[in-house]
Amino acid sequence: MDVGEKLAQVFTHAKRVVVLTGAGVSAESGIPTFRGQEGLWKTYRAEELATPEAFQSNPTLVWEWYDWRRQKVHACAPNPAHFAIARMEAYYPEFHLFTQNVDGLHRRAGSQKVTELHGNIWRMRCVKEGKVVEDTRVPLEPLPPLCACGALMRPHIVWFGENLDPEDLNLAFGLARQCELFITVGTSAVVQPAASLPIMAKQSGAFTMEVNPEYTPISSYMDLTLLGKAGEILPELIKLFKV
Ligand code: BV8
Repeated sequence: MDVGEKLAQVFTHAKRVVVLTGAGVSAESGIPTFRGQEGLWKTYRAEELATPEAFQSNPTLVWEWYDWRRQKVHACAPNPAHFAIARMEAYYPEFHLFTQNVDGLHRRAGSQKVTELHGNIWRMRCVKEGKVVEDTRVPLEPLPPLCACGALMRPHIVWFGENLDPEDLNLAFGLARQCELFITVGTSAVVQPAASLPIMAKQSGAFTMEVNPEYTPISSYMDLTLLGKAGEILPELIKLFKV
């Protein structure tokens, strides 16, 4: 069976499917990726901003970056890639989506079985009490936002050097090891531990495919890399295989 036949067979008959997304799935919604040409890391020293140390030393600057991103996300809408993934959730008996994105666009497109591995830009938490609140105000004023207790609020986001939620990780590792089809969409696959999930799935026998306009460090491990935009390829796949 060649890889095209294998793809058709697994895409049509798989029961347990996992999708992992990164910033590329939101690119066609107009949200800049992190490491692309016009990427977020270019405009800002983001490697220094998305850290607890940066927040400690200059909470206002970090909040200005997040408020700018919240305003950008607020003006954007899910694209056909998000809707195609929501369609897959309805089709496959056991489906789960893990996203590294914090923009919330998957839920706005209708995805419900979604785990936001790196948090959510619309949530914030008190640095003292740990209480998490949803706050969708744009723009956020005044910056930095304070808790009623008077302490600083921080974005409810996993920064570099911070651990992901162990429950999220256990679920991700477990489903990556059990799935029959693992689809990685729009990630440069450089950030750990998310980037290990596709490899884990491959080592556990899943059919692994990647959708990205460029090759990435995991491409050589994948059964199939479809070079192109998620908003074009995913709708084509669900149409082709009648998902
Ligand atoms: C952890 C939240 C345990 C912020 C993010 C040294 C010290 C400390 C840690 C480390 C270290 N060395 C390594 C580490 C581990 C570190 C890590 O992986 N670093 C990397 C950079 C080497 N990881 C961590 O720190 C994690 N925690 O390991 O805890 C620990 C604890 C202490 C010490 C050590 C270990 C926490 C990681 C989470 C960090 N938070 N974001 C925010 O978003 O504001 S990461 C950030 O990168 C985003 O979440 C983003 O999602 C993620 C990955 O980026 P991508 O989504 O892939 O985006 P990118 O722009 O890179 O790529 C876009 C892709 O899309 C491209 O491939 C492009 O070709 C493609 N594309 C473009 N257009 C399209 C498209 N694809 C499809 N269609 C299109 N149209």
